[in-house]
Amino acid sequence: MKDTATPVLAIDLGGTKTLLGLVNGGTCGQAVRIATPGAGGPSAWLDAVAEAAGPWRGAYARAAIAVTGLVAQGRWWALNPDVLPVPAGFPLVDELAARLGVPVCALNDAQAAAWGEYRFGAGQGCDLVFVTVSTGIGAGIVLGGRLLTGHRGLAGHIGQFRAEAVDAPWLEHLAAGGALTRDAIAAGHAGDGQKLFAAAADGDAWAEHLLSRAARRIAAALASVQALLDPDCIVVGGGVGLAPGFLARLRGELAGLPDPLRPDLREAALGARAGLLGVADFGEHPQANTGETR
Ligand code: BMX
Repeated sequence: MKDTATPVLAIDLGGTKTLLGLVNGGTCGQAVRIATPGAGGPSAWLDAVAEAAGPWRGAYARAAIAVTGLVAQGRWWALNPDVLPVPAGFPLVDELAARLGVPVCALNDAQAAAWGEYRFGAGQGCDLVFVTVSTGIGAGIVLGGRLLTGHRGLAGHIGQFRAEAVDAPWLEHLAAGGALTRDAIAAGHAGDGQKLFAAAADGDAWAEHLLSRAARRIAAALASVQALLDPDCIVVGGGVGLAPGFLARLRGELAGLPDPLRPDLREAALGARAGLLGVADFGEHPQANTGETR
């Protein structure tokens, strides 16, 4: 898989943090992590990317960016502005190319990570759905060796699943990291996800209740995904998804399903770098998305 081509500057821009790395042949050499600026909108976010990549100028000939939000035809939208308030149709590819001076390609973050896990990680060669449980809940689908993005970029956005009614709260609103933080505060326990998991490990009933309720809701969505697409595996990643014990909770919720309906859940093998590796490979080798790599 290694090659000697010029590295790709890969970027994974999320609601709170942004990762950058130089990627070559499925390997990420140098990488840095910065905070996504809380104010200033997309111009500030992309300025911060260009500044962080400054020391690597000349070391890459193209760039590939994975972002939280919908991406289609090089433009960017927020589905959930609470995760990141992206203005509708922001010209992501053109604006980043103008800052970096190289060609740019762009994908949704979960779609990129799905491609990364398919090419280099826990689901190599499989039909897979990658699900990230982080600030929001996103997913990417690889079937028959093709990443499904959808014409409007929507494919895989399981955070939008409405279980009970169209106007009922959707999965992300009920069970993502942002929702857990909100519900912990409402229960009088301010703090971040780490605190919540630590409290659950200590046997605190409030934390156990929140985590098991989120796991139950997410597991139900995964069962629906399995019934809809019948992937070989569902790869779980994201800060909440990879937190100690969360995958075991999901497996426990799904254990009672009969065999063909029960997903094969796997832990993401590439961790936080799945998006970087996926978007770099997807942009560098578009011919890989033909089904022939299966
Ligand atoms: C939201 C949505 C998805 C994203 C998912 C996970 C926005 C801004 N984002 O559902 O596009 O894939 O969150 O994003 O609408 P993360 O930043 O929490 O990893």
